[in-house]
Amino acid sequence: MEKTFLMVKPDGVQRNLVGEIVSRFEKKGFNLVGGKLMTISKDLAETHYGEHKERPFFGELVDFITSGPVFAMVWEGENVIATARTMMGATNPADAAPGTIRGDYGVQVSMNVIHGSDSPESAEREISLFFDEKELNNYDKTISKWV
Ligand code: 3AN
Repeated sequence: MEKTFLMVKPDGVQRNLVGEIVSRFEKKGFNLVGGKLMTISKDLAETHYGEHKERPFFGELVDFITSGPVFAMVWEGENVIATARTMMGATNPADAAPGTIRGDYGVQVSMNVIHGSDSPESAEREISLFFDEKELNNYDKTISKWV
């Protein structure tokens, strides 16, 4: 089963959107297998956003993502990487369709509420950057096992 890394950025945490965002992925039918509120170090931010090192907004990106706590998550499900990207909406909230997370809650491209892995390779890389294997939970949600 596919896994992806999603992260509510500092603007989303500050604006009390963690619950709303978690709820959207739960209601869609994906499984939360890991989650934690954490403050990202400069080193981790620079590694995570390494592919943007040469971009003019790299410094701003690192400063923003380390400016306050983020809510880091791993979600599992069929086609979760691409479907989560669809649910997030376009990178620039101005272009993101209503009904998507960025379309509903974002205004600026630099503060666009949520990050999500864009490929199986980046999902694997980002999950291992942010989580230890022991922080990921494998469990069965079959109703009969819970009640
Ligand atoms: P996405 O997060 O949709 O995968 P990327 O990977 O192109 O988008 O960009 C990573 C992050 O860099 C974005 N989430 C956004 O916060 C920031 N970013 C992208 N383009 C710009 C820009 N032109 N100015 C400032 N920040 C940007």
